[in-house]
Amino acid sequence: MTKTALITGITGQDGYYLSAFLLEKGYRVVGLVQPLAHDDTQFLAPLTDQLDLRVCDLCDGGTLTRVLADVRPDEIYNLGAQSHVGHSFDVPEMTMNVNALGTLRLLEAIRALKMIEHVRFYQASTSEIFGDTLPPQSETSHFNPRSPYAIAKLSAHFMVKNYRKAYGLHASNGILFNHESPKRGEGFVTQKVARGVAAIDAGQQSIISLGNLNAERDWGHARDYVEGMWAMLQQDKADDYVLATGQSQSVRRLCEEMFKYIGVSLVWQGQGENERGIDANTGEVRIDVDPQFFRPLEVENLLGDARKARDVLGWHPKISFEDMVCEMVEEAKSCIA
Ligand code: NAP
Ligand code: F7E
Repeated sequence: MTKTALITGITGQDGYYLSAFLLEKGYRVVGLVQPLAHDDTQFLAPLTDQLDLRVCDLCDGGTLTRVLADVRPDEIYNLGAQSHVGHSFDVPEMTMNVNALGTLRLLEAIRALKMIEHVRFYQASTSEIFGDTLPPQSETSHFNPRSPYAIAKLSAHFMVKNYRKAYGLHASNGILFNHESPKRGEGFVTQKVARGVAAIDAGQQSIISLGNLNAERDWGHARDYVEGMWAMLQQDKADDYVLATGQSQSVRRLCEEMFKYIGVSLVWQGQGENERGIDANTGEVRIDVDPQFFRPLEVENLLGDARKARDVLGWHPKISFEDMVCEMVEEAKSCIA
């Protein structure tokens, strides 16, 4: 029997990899795209023939309900969000509306349509909910969100738990640590550095300006993480799981790795806003610090403990940080060529 999956946020990075994964498994995949965002579907170009795309905003509960009633999915993956942490300080109300209330609208639509017993629900929760809780962070760590993004996601996280406990909905939170790929949005630091490195290599740019170089993140590859999302919905019992690599790197180290792929070895000089990453061979400044990229509050160190996902789901990441970095820089270079 063909299963139907409904994906919100299908035009995003994870939407792309999850669609490809589910199509490969023989699913019928229905995706929601925002009403004014049709250009974004170009991103899905290699898959669009096989996808059923519906126009719907997570802020529009009526349309969500109608789409759900029509599609009657077996599995729902709620990936749609305003996902940029820094931007959430500029648009906190919109972030709450999409990330927190958008999730609630979906859950209420499921309840109103009496689909509780027939559907399984995945919620894109996030390591950002840990905030400044000391690493390693696991499912039992303290939540201490430090941005409107994280607060909205934590609200959605608890709402999902509540629908699971109150109504018996098969609903799981995937507490995912950072995962990247060539499909990553350009506002995120990995893609910004990958594209900057490719532009420097092509002689089109000379310097990359960044914010906090000390921040440490547990960076994996999105292709691995969407497998974990699916695995959560195949369990008899719904639960919450951390997905992470168990290794963290600083933004500074990310820059060093990415520059290595164009044969540049970086040395660091100065401190704070005056820090510079310099090409050890030529003396040219390749990285500087611009305070406009600092956040009003920062999450300094995220490092996940994914033992529960390994033991229960049999999930473990296969793509290394170095291979992910290589793929991103190679793809950025090929887009320029
Ligand atoms: P992304 O690339 O930013 O994709 C977000 C998606 O949400 C896009 O398709 C976007 O549509 C859609 N969206 C935004 N506002 C919407 C609205 N009002 N109504 C309907 N759709 C809307 O994010 P991602 O990296 O794929 O991440 C997927 C999910 O996982 C997000 O919820 C994110 O917060 C969460 N997450 C990501 C990571 C990570 O490291 N990538 C880690 C933990 C959790 P447009 O394309 O039209 O803007
Ligand atoms: O920042 C620092 C920045 O924007 C990573 C989202 O998918 O993962 C992502 O959130 C770090 C931060 O990702 C720049 O301050 C320095 O410490 O790539 P990012 P994020 O904030 O970790 C989590 C798990 C999610 O859930 C989110 O949806 O890098 N940083 N300089 C910079 N960051 C950016 N964006 N730009 C800079 O110039």
